Amino acid sequence: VIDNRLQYFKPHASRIEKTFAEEISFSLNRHCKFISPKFFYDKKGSDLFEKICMLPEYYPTKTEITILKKLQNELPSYLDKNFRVVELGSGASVKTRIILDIFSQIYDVVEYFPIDISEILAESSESLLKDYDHLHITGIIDTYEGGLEFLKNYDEKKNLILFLGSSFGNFSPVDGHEFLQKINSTMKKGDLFLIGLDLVKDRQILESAYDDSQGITAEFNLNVLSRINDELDADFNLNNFSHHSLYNEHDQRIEMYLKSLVNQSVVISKSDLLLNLEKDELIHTEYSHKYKLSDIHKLLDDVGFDIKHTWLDDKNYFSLTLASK
Ligand code: AVJ
Repeated sequence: VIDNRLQYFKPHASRIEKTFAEEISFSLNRHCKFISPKFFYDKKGSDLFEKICMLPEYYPTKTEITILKKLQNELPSYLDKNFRVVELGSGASVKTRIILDIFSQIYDVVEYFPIDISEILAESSESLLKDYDHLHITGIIDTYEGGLEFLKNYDEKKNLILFLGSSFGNFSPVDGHEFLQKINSTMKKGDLFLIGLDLVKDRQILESAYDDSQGITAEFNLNVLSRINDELDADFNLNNFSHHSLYNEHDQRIEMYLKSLVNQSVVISKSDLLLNLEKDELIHTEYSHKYKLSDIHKLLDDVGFDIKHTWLDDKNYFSLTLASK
């Protein structure tokens, strides 16, 4: 029953990605050492992120869910007969389900195209199909760019493209602009884009969201070193590092680092790298940008989006913006 409602594509339309080993070799072999946040999400890292989403200090997920629930009454007025849901980053999460619930009330058959490189795509797709009888899923196993390329000129059906959770906040402003352009150029007339972005707020609230009292965020950050140990034959000693995060007000972003607690050398065999770290030296692992409403309007305006509406929660912590081409 489920098989004929599920298909996968592995287009790899994006230019061939560098391997994990190559990317790490490059990004740790620079003056400002860096590990891309996309490497957080192995199985363990994805599980830890799920735990973060439930932490009392981590407001984004909970807040976005309350806003999405408000959309239940309002989103249908923007949709006509012929929409599917496309999601950048796969969710079997509450969030995707809220949108699928809205679609289930409008359409007899609901089409969902999750785009994700991670193995979680299959897991979450199967769990969704069990709960939604009229759901058809086309899982696109690729990078966001590859997935968008696949979607371009795919068919006449209109797409509601979801980019939730302030995942966009990981991009630098320049890369973010380019990515929005990519989304915009993928869209045809009538397509819609719904983006969830975290808002600038009190430093204390931001900083405790990224340095929780149970230490789950620290574990999440440090886990990327275990992953490098396992997958690239490296010998990071996790006890020699600590989680370090701060809010950079000028650049409106949380910055996460792994701090070396001692002078040390680490071998990363598969990257052909001997990494020397001084005591207190930082490895940068993540930016999480925060936005003002005016920033969001400018971001979307600059690439030619037409903003339909922005929804906020009562505390103005988080935003959802709907835009068309
Ligand atoms: C998944 C990128 C949206 O930036 O809030 C959570 C990742 N990092 N805690 C975020 C994250 C540390 C999260 N995003």
